[in-house]
Amino acid sequence: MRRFMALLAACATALGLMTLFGPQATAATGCRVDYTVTSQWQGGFQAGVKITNLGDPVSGWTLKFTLPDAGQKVVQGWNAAWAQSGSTVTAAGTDWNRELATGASVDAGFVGSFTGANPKPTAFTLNGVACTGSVDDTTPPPTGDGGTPVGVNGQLHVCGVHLCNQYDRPIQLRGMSTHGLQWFSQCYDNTSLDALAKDWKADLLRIAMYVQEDGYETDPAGFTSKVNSLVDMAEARGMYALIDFHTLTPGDPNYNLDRAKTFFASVAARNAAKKNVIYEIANEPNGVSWAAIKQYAEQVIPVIRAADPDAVVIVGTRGWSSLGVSDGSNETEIVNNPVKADNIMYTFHFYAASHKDDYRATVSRAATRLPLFVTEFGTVTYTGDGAVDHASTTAWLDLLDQMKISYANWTYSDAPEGSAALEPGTCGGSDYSSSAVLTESGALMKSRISTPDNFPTS
Ligand code: IDC
Repeated sequence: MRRFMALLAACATALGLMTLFGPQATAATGCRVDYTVTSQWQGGFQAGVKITNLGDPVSGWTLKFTLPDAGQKVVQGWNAAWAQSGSTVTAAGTDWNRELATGASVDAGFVGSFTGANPKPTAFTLNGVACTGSVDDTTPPPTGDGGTPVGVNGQLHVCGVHLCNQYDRPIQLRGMSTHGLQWFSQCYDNTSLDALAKDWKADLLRIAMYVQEDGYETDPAGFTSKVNSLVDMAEARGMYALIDFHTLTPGDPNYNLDRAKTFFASVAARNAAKKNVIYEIANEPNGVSWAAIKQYAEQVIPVIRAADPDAVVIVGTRGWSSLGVSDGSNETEIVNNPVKADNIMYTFHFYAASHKDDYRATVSRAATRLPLFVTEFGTVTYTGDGAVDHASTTAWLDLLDQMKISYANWTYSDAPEGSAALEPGTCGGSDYSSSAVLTESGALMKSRISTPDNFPTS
């Protein structure tokens, strides 16, 4: 009896509270799905599925839709866990894109097969709610530079093993590398850089200026001015600009020592007052000792410092900037014999389908002793081509995020190779934003780069 009374009292209290506060507030929901067939061939097709959350932030999501024709099948998907049961397709958020803020998008996609017709899917739902929303494209972008990466972080410097912002707090920059400017300059216009800054929310543009292969050496003045104009375009959008003196063949950077001095004296003087410039003095030294690279660095860095004393400089490492690993060495040769200069970092590059656990082990160890910057990496093999290695890329990016190591992905271009983020034919056009223009690598990279930065401001 007593127990019954207590229960009654509890019910009464609950009822009382309910009348006091009214029914519980329900979460706002809503979503939009942009579905685009990016290519189609005999019996097969590739589709981009851009999912935008128009409701409250979610910490997990499942997209469902119906394939109207019985012959339509999902063969392989990316950027979500894909499954099909009868005509119902399910795509669920994975480790790196499970959380979806209000207004945030995921670019997923799949390769499908079909037998009869290939009609557009129907009945898209996100977490059970029909996706009928439309994005208000007329919302103006944030004004002023307060909200941009450069606006928030200001002039960067190295503190300990980290890249730090104006509040002396470690930050990670995430962005994209251009392809060779001598081949792909049509990929870097106002439209494409708007997409990189606003849709990709990139913090960083790496400007890859090849020295050989029809690059800088053929027209020093022309390439210098091209680099400067890209620095300005990045600055106008609040992005950092990484000026990459893209040496590759020959591998000894000393071969280009005089060119490097001329080039860096010029760009450092011209851009000294800017807060958004970082200098990368040698892309990938190869077939050359650490001692020779260090000697090169100790001649080029003073030239930069004389003109632009406070900018961060990044030094390439042995074995195609593998910290020596690809040459059978490792980071200890640098730890024991560092470049004599302040405010510098060391380059590490990887290609996810070629470089795996042993390279990751080196980076996690080396990052506790040396300031590292991944100025270039690919989701594919070191050739720059082949299939995207999702598992290895994800393992790499999780490691870099965890250690706050900045990175730029090769490449923001429409080159006909697996590493390119944009479908061939995109550059020079008017659409850099829809999921239709993204390759598999591009969709993966955009989903990683466009998540909030949460830069510390005190
Ligand atoms: C590759 C490009 C390819 C171009 C070649 C020319 O992807 O289109 O023909 O350069 O040399 C690097 C280099 C980078 C390479 C890239 C992929 O820094 O220049 O780009 N890579 O091979 N290091 C490892 C891989």
